[in-house]
Amino acid sequence: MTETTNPNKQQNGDAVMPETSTRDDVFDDSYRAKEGPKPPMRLVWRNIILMFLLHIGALYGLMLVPSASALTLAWTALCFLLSALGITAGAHRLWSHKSYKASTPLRVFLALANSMAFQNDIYEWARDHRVHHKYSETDADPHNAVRGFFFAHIGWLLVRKHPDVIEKGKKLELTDLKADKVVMFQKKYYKLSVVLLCFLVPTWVPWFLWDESLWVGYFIPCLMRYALVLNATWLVNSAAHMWGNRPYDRNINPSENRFVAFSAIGEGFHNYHHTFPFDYATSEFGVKLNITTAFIDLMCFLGLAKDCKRVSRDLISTRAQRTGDGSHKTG
Ligand code: ST9
Ligand code: ZN
Ligand code: ZN
Repeated sequence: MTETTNPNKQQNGDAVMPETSTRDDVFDDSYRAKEGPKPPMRLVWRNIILMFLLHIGALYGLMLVPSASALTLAWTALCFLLSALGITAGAHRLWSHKSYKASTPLRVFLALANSMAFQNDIYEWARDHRVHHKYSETDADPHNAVRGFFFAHIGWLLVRKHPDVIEKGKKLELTDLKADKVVMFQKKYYKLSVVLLCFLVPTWVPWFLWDESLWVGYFIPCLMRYALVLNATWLVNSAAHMWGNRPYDRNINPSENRFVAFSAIGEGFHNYHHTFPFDYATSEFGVKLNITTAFIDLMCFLGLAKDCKRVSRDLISTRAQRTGDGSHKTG
């Protein structure tokens, strides 16, 4: 594990960045919103209709739960976990923040799991996420939480992006993503991989292996699970940018939200994460409420991951004393 204490490296407040981290996930306070009226909101009706239908299908899936077999429900939970890890351990901690290194087999596994989550390909996800960190809560943030809960949660996927998101995003380097063959392969075959892994496999396995009806397979492990993972992810952008303590930096909106940490398998410690974006655990407290950190630790134990970046205890407490809201605890 790499602890970051070297004061000669680039600083984000007190957060000393390891040299191997990307610098494009560090908040840039030089951004200024353009003067004059805001560009009009342009609705994307295709997305509005599809998201509406998905959520109706997911609610119907919820009603079908009592009629599903125990195996189908266990399969649904497994599909939830796999697709969630494709986002948390994959698109987020590995590819957006480079907070640890993963071997090729692990990257292939995470890319497949990522396609199961169907949240845009890894390249697009990581690019948008870096702009989110760099220009957080401004017009250049894709899901700017200043525009309200609904916009940060789902609304941003139902309208055209603010031009500043695209303008600033095009200035990011992203060479690490372009150089990763697994990322580029997933990008190239993204649609096919989503059809197979997000829709066909979750529906087909319960029917083929234990005679569940295709109907139940489609509405529970496929649609309901997909909608649940989406909403758990979106809660990080909405709820965890609004509600909770700010022990590390009281001057930013991202907050420590235990409900979100639980539902997003460890990604709700968002005040910590925006303060120290390169920490592989996205939390001061390691595996506590944090299945993703436990998964990465297991991968390290198996020799499939290495170089996990951590922030030292001293640095955390110095930062908490200087900029925190006073709620910092050490246990
Ligand atoms: C989804 C994503 O749900 C969720 C991400 C959440 C992130 C959460 C982060 C929180 C932390 C991590 C926690 C994880 C917790 C996980 C828990 C799990 C249990 N820079 O996009 P277009 C270019 S997706 C540079 O069409 P519009 C673009 O390349 C759900 N360039 O923009 C293109 O260029 P060119 C499924 C950029 O027209 C051009 O601009 N998907 C950037 O404004 C136009 O791009 C969906 O629902 C950038 N940042 O449309 C919809 N952005 O022309 C998917 C864009 O040269 N998206 N460009 O090719 C869309 O339909 C559209 O993007 C849109 C905007 C309608 C939203
Ligand atoms: Zn992040
Ligand atoms: Zn955030």
